[in-house]
Amino acid sequence: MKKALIVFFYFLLIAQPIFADALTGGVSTVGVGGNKVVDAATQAPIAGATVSLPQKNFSTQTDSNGNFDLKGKIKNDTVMSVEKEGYRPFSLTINDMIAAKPMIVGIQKSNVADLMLESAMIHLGDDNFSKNSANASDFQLKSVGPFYTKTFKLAANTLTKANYIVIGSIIGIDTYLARSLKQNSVKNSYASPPEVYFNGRKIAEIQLNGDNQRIKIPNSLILSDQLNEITIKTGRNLMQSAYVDYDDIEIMNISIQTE
Ligand SMILES: [Ca+2]
Repeated sequence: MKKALIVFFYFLLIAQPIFADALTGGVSTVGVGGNKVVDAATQAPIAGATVSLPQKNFSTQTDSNGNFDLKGKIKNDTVMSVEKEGYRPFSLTINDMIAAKPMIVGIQKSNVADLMLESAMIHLGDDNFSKNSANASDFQLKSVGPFYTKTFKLAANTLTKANYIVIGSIIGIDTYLARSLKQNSVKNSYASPPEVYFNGRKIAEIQLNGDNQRIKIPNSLILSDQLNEITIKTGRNLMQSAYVDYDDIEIMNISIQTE
């Protein structure tokens, strides 16, 4: 009996890729999705990548053909994250319209100089927000406060290169510009933009929600071989003067990339 089972599973393992290929050519995949994770450079499918929707507490893995299924868990904008050892963490803001079509997600091999500061999703603000705020319906995490800060070392040779803070995804920003572009449905208020500080100096304001936002770090501010500090402060509701109302936002995948 045991032997028969082992043989049976062995057969399944061998047969599975062929079986899946046959299915993708057939009618069975219509409406099922056909989402795939591939290597951005070679287009080769990536098996065993973790695909998650952190705001939905959903996580799955790609199969041997790189395929994955989100099981129809999408309505409004939400962040989809893809992680695989040896690759840069990747995140993308998707919604039901995007998820309704097959998604091919290309991920990039990580560079030895990449420095991952934060791969989890973090919530900045005060947990007081309107349901009309950008993507507020998906907020589940408790706020860590109005700002995020982290210290890290950068190698001496970073000064000869271009260095960027890369923020994988941001949702929830309620600036005037975000409202104008209909990223939220707030009618009567808007917030100042989140601000990014490097070693105490403001280097950027983030006006819009979106993915893969790259902020150049002026090399003159970098302390090589010493501790450097990055701080991201969320904005404030500019129409609320009775008390301070921080803009509630969620950020995922903060890294330093050197090129
Ligand atoms: Ca708030």
